[in-house]
Amino acid sequence: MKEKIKEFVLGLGVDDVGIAAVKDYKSTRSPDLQSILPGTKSLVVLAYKELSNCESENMQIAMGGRLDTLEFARSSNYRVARFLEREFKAKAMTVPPSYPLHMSYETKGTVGDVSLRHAAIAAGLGNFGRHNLVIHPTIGSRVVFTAVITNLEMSSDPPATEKLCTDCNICVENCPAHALDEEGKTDDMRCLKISQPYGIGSAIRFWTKFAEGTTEEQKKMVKDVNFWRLYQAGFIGFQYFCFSCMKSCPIGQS
Ligand code: B12
Repeated sequence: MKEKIKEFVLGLGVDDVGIAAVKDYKSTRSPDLQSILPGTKSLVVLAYKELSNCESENMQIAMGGRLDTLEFARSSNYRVARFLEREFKAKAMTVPPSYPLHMSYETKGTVGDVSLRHAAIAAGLGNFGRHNLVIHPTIGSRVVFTAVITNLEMSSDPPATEKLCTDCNICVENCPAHALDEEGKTDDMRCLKISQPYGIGSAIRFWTKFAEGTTEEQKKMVKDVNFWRLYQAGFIGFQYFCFSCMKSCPIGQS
């Protein structure tokens, strides 16, 4: 069964796929998978190479490349879930690459319902680097994941035991937010401020100032680049303005 699933996934053009038995998925901060799909027994984890767009200083091109990856990832997720249901009469549910996310004041949208990094590690698709991203044995750090959880009983693929991070510290030195200074923990708020600068915080600040401004100040504010970027982020959904830890990592680039 595992081979048939992998053949199907790779046939879609997905870069790699791994399978994890539910007992090997260990994410302490995310909810129990049984609360999402009662009877979950395994996860099929899909790996996609990030496009070279992430290297561009042009943030429209960089984020556009990510949106292309996300669109392909979401459609691959759907096809894999339907394949499991059709071929094996399984129950299957897709895990989104990023949003929607549980939103609350407590978590501030920083905890996924299924942690895809922990899922990828359990499925043998890599291990954590100094940047707290999962490094894939051949793709390197420029990789994103999705998953399909299912009630099919399957064993885990062998773990990637070889340490893939070389501790070169380039990611730490290149992080403009200093979000990686503490080993083993990303400072989410520092990262968010630089990587998603046009989120809810910026919108509140902008519109509060706008509401309190004089007509002259308001006219000036709509000419400001922040207004136009907030407007765009509003309909894109969210927009990354930083890919530094991914793109600066030399692993998999030679
Ligand atoms: C919310 C979120 C964010 C938040 C919060 C990040 C965070 N600290 O978890 C913000 C906005 C800051 C963010 C930033 C980024 N994100 Co993000 N994010 C997510 C999301 C949606 C949920 C993550 C989550 O649940 N975190 C909470 C729990 C799981 O984390 P945790 O248990 O506390 O573990 C943390 C540490 O304890 C540490 N850790 C845990 N165990 C261990 C073990 C060892 C040995 C080590 C060293 C570390 C370590 O790693 C975690 C990072 O802080 C996932 C998608 C998903 N559903 O998983 C993508 C995801 C993690 N993001 C991703 C990416 C690529 C990014 C960015 C590069 C932004 C960008 N331009 O794409 C940066 C990288 C930041 C970084 N270097 O850590 C990818 C990572 C892919 C990969 N190769 O690992 C994911 C998996 C999305 C995807 N579909 O692939 N992200």
